[in-house]
Amino acid sequence: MNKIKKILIANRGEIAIRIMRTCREMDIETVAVYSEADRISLHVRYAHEAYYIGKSPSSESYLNIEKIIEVAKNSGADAIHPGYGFLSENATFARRCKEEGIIFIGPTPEVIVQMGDKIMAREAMTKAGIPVVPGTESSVSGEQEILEAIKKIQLPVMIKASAGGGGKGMRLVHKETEVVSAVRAARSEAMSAFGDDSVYIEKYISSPHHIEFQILADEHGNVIHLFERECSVQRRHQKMIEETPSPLMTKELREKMGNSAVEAAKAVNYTGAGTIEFLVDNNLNYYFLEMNTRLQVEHPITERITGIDLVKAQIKIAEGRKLDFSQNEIISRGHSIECRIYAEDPDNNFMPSAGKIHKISEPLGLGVRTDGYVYEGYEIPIYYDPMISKLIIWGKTREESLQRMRRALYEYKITGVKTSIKYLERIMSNKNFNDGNYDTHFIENNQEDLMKNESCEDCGDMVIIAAFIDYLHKISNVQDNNKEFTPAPSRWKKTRFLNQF
Ligand code: MV4
Repeated sequence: MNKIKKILIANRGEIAIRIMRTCREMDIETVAVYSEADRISLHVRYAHEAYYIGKSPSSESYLNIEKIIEVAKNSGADAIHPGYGFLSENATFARRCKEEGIIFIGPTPEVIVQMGDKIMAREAMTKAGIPVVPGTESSVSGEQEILEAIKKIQLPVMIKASAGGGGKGMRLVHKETEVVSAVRAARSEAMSAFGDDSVYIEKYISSPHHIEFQILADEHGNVIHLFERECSVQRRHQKMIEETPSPLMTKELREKMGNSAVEAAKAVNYTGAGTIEFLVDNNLNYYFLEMNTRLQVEHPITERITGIDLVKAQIKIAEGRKLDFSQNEIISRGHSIECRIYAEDPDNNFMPSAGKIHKISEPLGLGVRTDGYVYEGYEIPIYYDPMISKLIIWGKTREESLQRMRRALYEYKITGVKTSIKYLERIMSNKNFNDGNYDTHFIENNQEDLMKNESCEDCGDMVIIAAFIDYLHKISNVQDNNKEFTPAPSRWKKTRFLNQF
């Protein structure tokens, strides 16, 4: 066992702070790194120490492997937590840490390579008896080979880049005449994005659910899963809402998929926290899709229903300790939903909304957690992901979670930049979402309902004026000694306007 005393967090924003919070609870010192644009970011102030690592573009800062290693060594950090994004799934970085005697809080470089290559991942899963989407066993190249493969698999199919993930280098093919151009397009997209143009073919699963299982694996061969997360509410491969349990899930399916997730991790000698992504079709058949070898954005909903701090678990595993819980001690309690709050304008094609946070008032109360990093006067940099925060709700039942999420979104006030809050409110009021009746096509299938925009540009001002008039009435009542102070029910608070501000 190798007690970690100081961790460098090779990330920024909400996840950097999220990781440091757990470090503080474990009496571990924290080292922040920051770019030019992040000089005034909160993660810099929260850490015990902070070091400048380069210009604002991430290629010159948060992706600069050698600079980050140098800071880790100079600051005496014994481990690096990569968070998500940036270097979190970079095998070269994990290897460099190892070479320098720094603990990389994540799986081994070998596993990162294996799971990063989708063909290798499919092969490993097939060998382990995990259901994968029917398709080719290796990469395909010649036209003849491709057409023959498709004859076996049957149209429609998906052409996918082996180095891909998250929707890049992927093409859906319905007709034989589209095959050649789709393969060419997928290849060239993959070449420019990943420098690797190998592709494989999968049967197209129509209207699937995206359901993932959280797993934890220690260095002693113990692997457990922490149930599923339903991640089907996505827009252009960007997740917006996640929930657990999945409304689709049955006890039997959960057990089967959970076992598969554990078997998948065991098959590749996985260590650390990871996620097995599955597609689930309408007949509840499930297929391995990808494995994410990092802590994910949506990890807090799993923490909320299990009570397990996933960052703490990652750190303990990295120290070489055994998992201190077994599968039958992992109990799921209640229901949790996460909404991602982005600085973007849902009424203008989700255009990123740059600018300073003017006022921010975050929801509190029973069952409410926000993981964020912005403060009043903070300007959201244009260089990175526009996510402002995550709102994580817990309720005894799905129904209570939804009610509480609507309440919390109502309380969430941010001015200065446009946010996705009102769009999330519309989803929370959508009939299909409330019925748990949704799959990966939810956003497009409910577009009309979700684009209903009943607010107007001036309504914010109207609410402020109405509130001020209310206030004047109140003080004139109080100041008039002859009158009892009887606050009248507020009519403006009942208007729909308020919900939007
Ligand atoms: C698929 C699929 C249907 N059939 N593969 C999209 C992201 C990438 N990780 C895999 N994706 C898909 N792969 C087969 N064989 C449908 C999708 C897909 C999707 C998956 C998860 C969540 C949202 C999605 C939205 C569109 C397409």
